[in-house]
Amino acid sequence: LRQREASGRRMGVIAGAASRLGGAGGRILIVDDYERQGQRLCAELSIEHRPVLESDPHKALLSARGPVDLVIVNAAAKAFDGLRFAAQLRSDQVTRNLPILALVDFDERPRLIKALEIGVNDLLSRPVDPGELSARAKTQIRRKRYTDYLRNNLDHSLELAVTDQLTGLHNRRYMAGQLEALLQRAAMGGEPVAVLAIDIDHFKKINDSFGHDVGDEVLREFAVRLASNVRAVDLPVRYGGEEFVVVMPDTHLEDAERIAERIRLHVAGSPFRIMDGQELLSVTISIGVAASLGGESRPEPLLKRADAAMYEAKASGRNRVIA
Ligand code: GH3
Ligand code: MG
Ligand code: MG
Ligand code: MG
Repeated sequence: LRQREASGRRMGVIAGAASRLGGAGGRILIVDDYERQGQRLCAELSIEHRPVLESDPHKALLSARGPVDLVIVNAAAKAFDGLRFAAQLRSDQVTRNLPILALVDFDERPRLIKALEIGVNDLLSRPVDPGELSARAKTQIRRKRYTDYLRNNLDHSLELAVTDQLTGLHNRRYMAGQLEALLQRAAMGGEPVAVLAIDIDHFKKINDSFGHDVGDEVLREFAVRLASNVRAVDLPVRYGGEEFVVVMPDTHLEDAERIAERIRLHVAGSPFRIMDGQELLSVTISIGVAASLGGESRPEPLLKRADAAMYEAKASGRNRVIA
């Protein structure tokens, strides 16, 4: 019984370590041309990880760009400079964040210091002690998985911050920065920046008659039609509610007006399919157009003029473009 308890505890320890490592062990690239040493590292690491041995540094650089969690490089390799290899990993955008363990002889102070200067994450002294190898490898892999997790979350939150979740278009916050930059460029003698202010007509009626979810469907369908009717250089954004803005770089008022008219027709010209395509609903929009004046560098007055033109379009009967 005591034996079973002991082995149960041991299993518990191993299972715990495995789960901290994300279930499976790490993918480890060993770069060494000292065959016996490389193979011994490989054998020891394969108990918990998936090691691959590579003796050619050029091939190793390519492998490192693939799915790898840790690189172990022999800094005292015979046919290539292991520290130069580590430096190359650090200078490549794809591999620069990979953890590197450098195998060094601890009595070789200058090489050891150079390894640290290059930015290897940890050192392993030769001859390698299996327990130390396992512990140092595990620490680096765990740290990498955690920083990968943080990085992915950061990318995701940055994207969330500039994207409208309902339509997938960019949002007002993102537009503000882009418009300001474009206007500053235009104010220094470039082509004007044009802006469309678009508002869906009688949108409240759609919500009131069919419900908020159908209102959302209409917003999504409109966003698709809008995005497919502007040029690749234009920036369509959901400004808020049922109001949208398109920012058009290097565009004169007359050209913007023509594009606005095309968008208006693509909305009014064919009804929206709602409720899983069971119903057809005709939707119209009103659009105000404005373009920056020579030297104008602030977004707010330009947006205000587009908005005022949009209200004029509403007042004069809706489903129209006013510049
Ligand atoms: P007008 O032709 O003058 O623009 O009339 P309107 O009814 O479109 O104007 P109003 O601005 O009064 O109404 C806009 C409505 O849009 C009110 C609001 O409840 C609704 N709305 C705002 N955001 C959303 C949304 O995300 N989803 C849905 N379904 N409705 C929204
Ligand atoms: Mg509105
Ligand atoms: Mg309104
Ligand atoms: Mg409206």
